[in-house]
Amino acid sequence: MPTDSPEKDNHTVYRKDYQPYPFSLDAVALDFELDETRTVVNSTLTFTSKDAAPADLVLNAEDITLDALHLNGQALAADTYTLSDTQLVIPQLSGSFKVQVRTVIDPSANSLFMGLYKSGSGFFTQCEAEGFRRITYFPDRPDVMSIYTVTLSGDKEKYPYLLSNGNLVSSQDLPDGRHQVVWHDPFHKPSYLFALVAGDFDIREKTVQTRNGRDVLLQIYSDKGSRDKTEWALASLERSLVWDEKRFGLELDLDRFMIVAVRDFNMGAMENKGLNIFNAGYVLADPDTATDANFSAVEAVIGHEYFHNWTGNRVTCRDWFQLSLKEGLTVFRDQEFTADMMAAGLDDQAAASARAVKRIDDVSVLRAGQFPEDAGPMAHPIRPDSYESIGNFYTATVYEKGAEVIRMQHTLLGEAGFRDGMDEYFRRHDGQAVTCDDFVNAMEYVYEKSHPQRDLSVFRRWYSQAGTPRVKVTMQHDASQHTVTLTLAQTTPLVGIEKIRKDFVKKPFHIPFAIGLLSANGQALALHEADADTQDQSKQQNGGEHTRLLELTAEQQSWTFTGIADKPVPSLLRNFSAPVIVQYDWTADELAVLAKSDPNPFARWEAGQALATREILGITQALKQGTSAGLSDVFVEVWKNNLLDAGLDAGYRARLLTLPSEKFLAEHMDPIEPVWLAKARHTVRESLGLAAASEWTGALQGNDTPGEYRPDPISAGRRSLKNLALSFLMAAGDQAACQQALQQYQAAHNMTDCMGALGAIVNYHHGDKRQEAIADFYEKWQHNPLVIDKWFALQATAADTRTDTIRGLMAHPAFSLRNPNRARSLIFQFCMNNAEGFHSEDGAGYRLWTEMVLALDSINPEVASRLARVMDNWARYTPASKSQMKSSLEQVRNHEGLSSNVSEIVSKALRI
Ligand code: B3K
Ligand code: ZN
Repeated sequence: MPTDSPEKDNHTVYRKDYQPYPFSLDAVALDFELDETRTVVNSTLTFTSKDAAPADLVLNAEDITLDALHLNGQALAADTYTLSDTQLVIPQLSGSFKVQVRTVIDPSANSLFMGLYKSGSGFFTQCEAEGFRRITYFPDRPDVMSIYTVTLSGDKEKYPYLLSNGNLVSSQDLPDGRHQVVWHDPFHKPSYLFALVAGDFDIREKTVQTRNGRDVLLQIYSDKGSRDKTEWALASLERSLVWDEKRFGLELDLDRFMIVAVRDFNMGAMENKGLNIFNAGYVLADPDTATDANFSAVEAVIGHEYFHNWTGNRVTCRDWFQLSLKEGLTVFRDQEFTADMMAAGLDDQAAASARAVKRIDDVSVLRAGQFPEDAGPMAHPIRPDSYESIGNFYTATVYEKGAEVIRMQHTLLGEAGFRDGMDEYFRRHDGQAVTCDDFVNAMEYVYEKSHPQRDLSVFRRWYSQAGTPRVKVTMQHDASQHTVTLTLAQTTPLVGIEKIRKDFVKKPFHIPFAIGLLSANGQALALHEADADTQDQSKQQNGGEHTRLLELTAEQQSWTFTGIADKPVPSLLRNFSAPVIVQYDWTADELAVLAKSDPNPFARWEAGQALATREILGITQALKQGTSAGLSDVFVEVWKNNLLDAGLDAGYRARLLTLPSEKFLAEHMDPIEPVWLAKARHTVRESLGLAAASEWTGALQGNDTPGEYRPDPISAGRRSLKNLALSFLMAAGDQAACQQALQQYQAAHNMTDCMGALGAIVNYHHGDKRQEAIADFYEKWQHNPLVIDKWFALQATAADTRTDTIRGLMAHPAFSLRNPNRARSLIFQFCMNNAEGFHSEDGAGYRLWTEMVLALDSINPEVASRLARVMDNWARYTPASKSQMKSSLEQVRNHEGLSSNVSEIVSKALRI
């Protein structure tokens, strides 16, 4: 471990400083008198000292005022406690005692959407990570768990529904048109899982039976008038319940489970015990207003939050450094849920391809978001060692890489072993607040039983070291011995804070690395390992004799396979078995063999992406130098081959045929030149549209989905292939496709086709029809905020959109910076997903970013700091862009009154 702490300052919190709370909190009674501007919160906290010796009682606070304070029924004099903006300390308490605190808060003034806030005409809460301290003085840390009883009272007409966690105990009318409801949650929970909702809603509900025959009530609450859009959410919730019982043996523990949709929400959703609060965008879905991607996101997020009920709620985190304990694990669980749903009812081959589609999508997200993070100033291990603002650590690393680390344990233990490990974890820790180490200990206990003499000690480094490992592969074929030797060598650069820590030595990771070998004509070769001893360990369930799992645990290791007469083509890191970057010098012809014939559908996709990456990067250089930039024959041939491979499911084919994203490509460029990259990607799209015009036209015409809309993966796959074909043809200026897009826009009977057509028109149609379509869409959907978010996002990411368009749209009456979804749909989309516009040479994109980060920071720092992250990798751009980005960062850093959220991001970025 490092000996020094270069970032030491007053704001940094360190994992090593963890101390248990000296008191147990036996019971919490909360009483809310709800009022828009003056809500009174009375809380009664019953504590017992853990040790005989007295200790200070420290309660956290933020932006609240103390109205009254009693200890064991006696009012406390002001000189018997200390009060600051962030803490209330009652010194030297011991034994059992009761603290009563009254606070008065103004929910209508809460624009942070943390703590208790107003949205529309209702009240909502968000407490993770440290929002509860904005409601009342409290030990607001996840290892202080308690039993909550909550009394809510408010105006009955305005707020007919008063909801909180757990089970409903009683309700009664009060004088003056008010009513009162009492809730009791029988499970111990930390304050971050507390929730309160008050308002008037539509409800869709269903009673279902758990596997043990218990009736449970599932409810979806949404804005009045939106009940017709909650059918999919309720069905998704029911599927989640069934899946968790079947795959993990985990049952819903409460009598009712509520989901409430809200329009103002900082992120996707929140897993409060028994009362999930969701961004409306992850609840509401009907064919007219939601795309296939929206339907699948609703199902995935409902699954994710529901699965937290065990992984996060029943077993929670000891401290916030352990966040990946619940998030990585729950993302892994939701990924598996989606994969199982996609594969349900399909034959083996179709199921494998469906699962590969999910894996491709997840890996694409990881590479576009987490790989750059892991190479930049915010790089941190999945279990960080320090933070300034915990809100900044809900990152792609903690979530997505965290899920990969869980997935590797699943790969090493196998499905049955992993399930045993999970059972062991719950046996040991149900009802506790624990650490990532506790999780790995449970897995290791099972692993050691089936792998004598081995352990997970090297594997644990995934929790303590950041950075994406590079695995360099070399292959030696011995034609006389008919052997092939694969040598894997790993290196991981020092990243982020590791670079400035003295004596930080990076150690090798335990990398499960799945491989196969193909003959030059694409036949899968059987793998017989020369060293029989290691065979048992490296045989894996998910690939039979044609896939082998190599376990790289040192800097370099070799494996030899026998019976291979001719030089094979290696298929590497099948299924993306570890979050690493593979380096191997395939020829273009070898990549083409893999891209056309690899029996592992993930690796087949990967090979096509590698080929396309070379093509686009080559064309980027050619464009810069002004030389001719034609496509290579082998690349066009692979794309045509895959376009015509009717044996493949359409959704999988759409992934095969999609070009790598600009974000993925940028990771392969030094320095990054986003404008040239975007031009090159467009050129390739245009040229491929032309070169395979008849094949694309076939795909466009052969993938209709007539009849009633269904969001199933087969129909969604057909729509995605059709709309992909449309965009390639339109990029190539195909007139028939252009007509078809206009027609499809008018005739679409679902939002996927509508947006597919509108996207193609907005990006590739240059006549009057483009503006007409944009205006028509607004006219039609102006009353639906989630659809208008799409309208803003589409324009924000259009190829020719620059800051003038964005500023014009900011002046639109429908735009508001105060609603996070709206801010994200326009500003974030432009800054994050319109590289050409954002990085325009004149620096206008960076100036807009500066203004918006500061404007948002004064409203909602958590949302502002997400936007601030856009500049993370500023130092990797060309000198001209770099200096402009740097001065934007400095301008933000020097702004007076900057929040600690944004300050952490920009100062770390500038520390590079
Ligand atoms: N646990 C929440 C995230 C809370 C973020 C707080 N800044 C949602 C989720 O991951 O399920
Ligand atoms: Zn989560």
